[in-house]
Amino acid sequence: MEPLKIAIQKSGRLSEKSQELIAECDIKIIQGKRKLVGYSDDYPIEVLFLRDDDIPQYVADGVADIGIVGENEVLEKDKNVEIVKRLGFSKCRLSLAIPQDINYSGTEWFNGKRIATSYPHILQKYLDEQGVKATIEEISGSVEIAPGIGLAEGIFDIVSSGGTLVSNRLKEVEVVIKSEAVIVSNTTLSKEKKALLEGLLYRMHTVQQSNGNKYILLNAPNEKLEEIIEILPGMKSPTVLPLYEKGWSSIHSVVHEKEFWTIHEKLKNLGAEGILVIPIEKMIM
Ligand code: PRT
Ligand code: ZN
Repeated sequence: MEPLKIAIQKSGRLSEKSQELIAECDIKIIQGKRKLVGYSDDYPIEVLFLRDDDIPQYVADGVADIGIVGENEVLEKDKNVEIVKRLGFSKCRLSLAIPQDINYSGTEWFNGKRIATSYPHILQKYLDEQGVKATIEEISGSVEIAPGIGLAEGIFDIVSSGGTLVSNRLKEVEVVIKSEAVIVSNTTLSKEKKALLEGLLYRMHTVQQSNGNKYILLNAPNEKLEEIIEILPGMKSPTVLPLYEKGWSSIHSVVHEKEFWTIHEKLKNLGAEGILVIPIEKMIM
């Protein structure tokens, strides 16, 4: 069978998480000699290690079938690819920023100004929508220093914590897009490759579903069973098993870690004992 070719970032902010995601699907990647291509014995998959900028193009051309890349790159490159899954990591935003000491009135402030960016396509689209006429200075890195060296009055760049802006005496004035890592797919995948993609997405889904969920076991006096079951959310209905000691049962269920501390208090008040909370690797609903 022809493997599903997946492009991921070779090194950078996305690479570790991308590899982790594949590993969580129980797919171990064996790197080839030149470290540009990896393959696996666990799933018909081939991994191409690329620069993130190239991923949308390679997926559109069919060099890779799918790719893991920041949504910002997908929107900037504007190639014929389809977003098939949002991954929830590498979250950031693309924002306009200007020197801190300037009084900002609204997007019209940018009229007649120069804006430095590595994302000219997204920026132009936004300026057109806003009816703003500004000059875009395209630069490939260190965009944040542009106002300081007199190259531009404002910048349009990726912001995450905002620390880079602050240390360059800039302030964020407009959030234009929000981005996260996504899986993009070629739009003309064969039936076989579509099935491989579905299989992969299903594995990711089961891992994601288990995220934050814990398996909970506890012992409870039988006369409190009803009340305890009432406060345990569970997938369907909890498992209740009799204990050797008369009048007591063991209850098994699933709780989200966010709910645990609230529930835990109530359980104790109802007489629950021996509460065990165990991590869950995968959940298939
Ligand atoms: O070498 P290659 O071309 O593959 O990598 P790259 O250098 O182009 O990209 P990389 O690895 O830096 O980022 C990959 C992707 O991570 C981006 O396309 C975004 O989708 C996502 N991402 C998430 C970020 C950030 N957070 C981020 N903070 N990308 C870049 N930054 C930079 C930003 O450019 C700015 O200089 O971090 C600075 C801002 O961070 P804060 O926290 O100070 O606001
Ligand atoms: Zn890049």
